[in-house]
Amino acid sequence: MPIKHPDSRSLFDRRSFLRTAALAGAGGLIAGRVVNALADETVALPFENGERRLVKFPQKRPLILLTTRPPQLETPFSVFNEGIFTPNDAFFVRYHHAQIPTSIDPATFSLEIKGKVNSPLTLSLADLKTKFEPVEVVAVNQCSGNSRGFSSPRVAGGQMGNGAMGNARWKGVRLKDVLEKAGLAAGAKQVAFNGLDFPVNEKSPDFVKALDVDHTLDSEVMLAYEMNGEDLPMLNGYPLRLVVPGYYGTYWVKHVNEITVLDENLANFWMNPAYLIPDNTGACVEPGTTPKKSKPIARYNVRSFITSLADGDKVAVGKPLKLRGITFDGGYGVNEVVVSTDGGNTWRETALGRDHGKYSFREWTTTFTPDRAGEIELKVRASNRIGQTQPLDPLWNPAGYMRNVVETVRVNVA
Ligand SMILES: Nc1nc2c(c(=O)[nH]1)N[C@H]1C(S)=C(S)[C@@H](COP(=O)(O)O)O[C@H]1N2
Ligand SMILES: [Mo]
Repeated sequence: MPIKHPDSRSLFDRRSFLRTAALAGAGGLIAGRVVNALADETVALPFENGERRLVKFPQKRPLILLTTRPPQLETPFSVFNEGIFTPNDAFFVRYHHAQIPTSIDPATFSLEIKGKVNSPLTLSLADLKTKFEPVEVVAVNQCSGNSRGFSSPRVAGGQMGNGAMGNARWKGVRLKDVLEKAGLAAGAKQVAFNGLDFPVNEKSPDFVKALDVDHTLDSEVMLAYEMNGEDLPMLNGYPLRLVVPGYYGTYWVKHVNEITVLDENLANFWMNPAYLIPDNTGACVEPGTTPKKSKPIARYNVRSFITSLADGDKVAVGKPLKLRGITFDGGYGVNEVVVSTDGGNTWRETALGRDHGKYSFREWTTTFTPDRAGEIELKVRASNRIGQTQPLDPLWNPAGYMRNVVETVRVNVA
């Protein structure tokens, strides 16, 4: 169902931010039902228990609320029809722990690089901005559990629709350049990233993620301090976050202030058992079963969406209709998007829009003229340069990761 934005209001001040948080903490959320005078509007994601409030957080327009503490906010899907870049104030937010920074002094913030390095470093934000070559990349950040709410049978975890993704132009420095300045010592195997947030309960594991050393040296992994030409929003990792083009959001550590080079693989909850996928093509198992062998989640699979129409929209018979949407993959590059206007019986080519780089959303467009009245099923399917495509029926895994089924939109022709 199409989502209407409430009129935007001024940003919450700090007091009302804390008030929202306090409300939830003090039992504002009762058995999933919400009691909150600050609620503007609600939306219904198209699955059972998909009713959500649209709530405004600092530096954000009203977004779909999953949890308040920590803030977990989903982008209303209509935003993806506004353009290829997801505006900072509409970009989704995901955290694991409730102790998140709400104000950071850029003058005193520092990044430490330590562990198996020849010379440990402490860098200020100014050091990063002046002592290293700035680089930019346009890249999609997508949560592993984007679209999890559609899993059938249902699975545990944040019940998100398709809005836990976004595309931005990131500016920062190459991680490689920073690591080279510190000098990797012999035997360096993985690089671990920690940010300023931490668990409320001391016994919960702090959110730390690691990448293989080879991956960190590939020139594409970045420490980013800008997003779409502005400082990162606080909730998206101000003042510095990891950008791992083509890889799921779990690796994109926010507020990163500690980089530790390890001579072994990081063994913590967030590397294993969290974020493991079935070790097979499709990362799937028979619904309801457990994988025999698993591996860490890595690159995005191929996805495509129709953004110009939503389920239940009405279109005119005999009138040319422009269809539009977005596509992306894990960095091989989508080279074909086909659309079906008859429920998948026949498929037509679409035109791809401007290429902002292999990690970006890319627009696709086509025109078709509905020739008779009734309900029709529109479907969209992308494939990439290495021949990966989208399954016609959903694949399933226990964590609800990596959903990439061919999407269907049902519209009424009249
Ligand atoms: N410090 C920190 N970084 C984090 C997380 C977190 O909980 N803490 N969550 C990760 C996950 S699972 C995702 S999907 C992305 C989401 O990025 P966003 O909140 O900017 O959209 O951040 C990643 N980086
Ligand atoms: Mo995520």
